[in-house]
Amino acid sequence: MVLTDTADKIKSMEIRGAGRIARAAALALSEHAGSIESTDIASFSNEMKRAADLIAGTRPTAVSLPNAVNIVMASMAQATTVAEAKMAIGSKAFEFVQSSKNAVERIGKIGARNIRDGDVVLTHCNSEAALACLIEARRSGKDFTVFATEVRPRNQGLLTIRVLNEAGIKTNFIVDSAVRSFINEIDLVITGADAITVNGAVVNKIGTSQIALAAHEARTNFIVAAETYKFAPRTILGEQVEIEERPASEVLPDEMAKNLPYVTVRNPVFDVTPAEYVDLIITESGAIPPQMAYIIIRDYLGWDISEFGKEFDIDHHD
Ligand code: RI2
Repeated sequence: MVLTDTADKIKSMEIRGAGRIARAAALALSEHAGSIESTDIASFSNEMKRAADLIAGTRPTAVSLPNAVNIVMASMAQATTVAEAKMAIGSKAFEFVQSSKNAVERIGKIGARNIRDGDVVLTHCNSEAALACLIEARRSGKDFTVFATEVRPRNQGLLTIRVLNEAGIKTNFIVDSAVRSFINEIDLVITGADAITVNGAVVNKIGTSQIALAAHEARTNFIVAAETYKFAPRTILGEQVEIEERPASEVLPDEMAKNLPYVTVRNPVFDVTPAEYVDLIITESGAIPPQMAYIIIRDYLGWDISEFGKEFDIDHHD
C-alpha cells in the first residue's frame, strides 16, 4: 500500500530531506485517495483525514510535511462527491510537486548570485535547496570550493559530496567538529532548513547552530536556502517546532550501549539557529532577511491569526 509504504520510508529516512518528504507525502495522499472505493463523501473524507494524520505524523520537525498535507487536504473542501474530491486531491498534489521542484530551481538561481568566483563555501547536511545554489553557481561558470561536513550520525554528508563531485565542484570533506578550525577560510555558509519560525529562527540538522555561531564569531555570512512551505504557520500561535529525537542506536550500537548502564545516548537530530545569526533566507519568492518570516507565512502561505479564529474563539471585526 503506497500510503503505509511511504509513511514507513519517511520514518526510516529512506525518503529524507524536508522537500522530498513533503513531495512524497503529497503523492502518497493522492494515490491513497485514488484507491478508496467508497462513494460516500463523508466516509471518503474520514479516511483521507486518517491518512493525512498518519503521513503527517511520521516525522515531527520538518514543517514542509504538514504544510504539504494541509495544502493537499484543503483542496477537497468544496467537493460534494467522491469523484470531485479525488480529482481535486490528485491535481493539487501534482501541482504541489511541480511547484516544489520549480521553487528549488528558482532558489538555485537566486542563491547562486550570492556565490562569487573564488569563494570557499561551507554546507552542512544534505539540502536539495542549498545544493541547487551551489550547482547553479557552478553551471554559470563560477569557480569556487566547498567544505562539506560529515553529519553524524546519519552521514548525510556522503550524499552531499557525491552530488558535488558529480557537478565537478572541488570539495573538502570534514568531520562536524572541524568546522571552527576552518571557519576563517570560509567566505559563506549555506544550509537548508526543515522549518523556519515566525521570528526567523531556522530549524535545521543538528550542528547547524554551532556552525552559525562559529560563522557569526568569524563574521562569515550565513545564508539559508528554503522554500516558502518550510515556514511554520503555527508558530504565530506561539507553538514550538518539535525537535525530533531519534533512536540511540543511530549513535551507539546496542551491543555497546548494553554494557554501559550509566550512559544515556541523546540523539536530537535538529537544532535551532536564532535569526540574529542568519544573514539571508533564499526563498523562491526572493531573498529575505529572517525578520520577514511573518510576511512569508501570511502572504505566501496564506495563513494569519484569523485562520485560527475558531480554535481561539477570536471575534473578527473588519
Ligand atoms: P532540503 C534535512 O533533514 C536536513 O536537515 C536538510 O538541511 C533539510 O532536511 C532540508 O533539506 P533530514 O531529513 O529540503 O536529513 O533542502 O533529517 O532537501
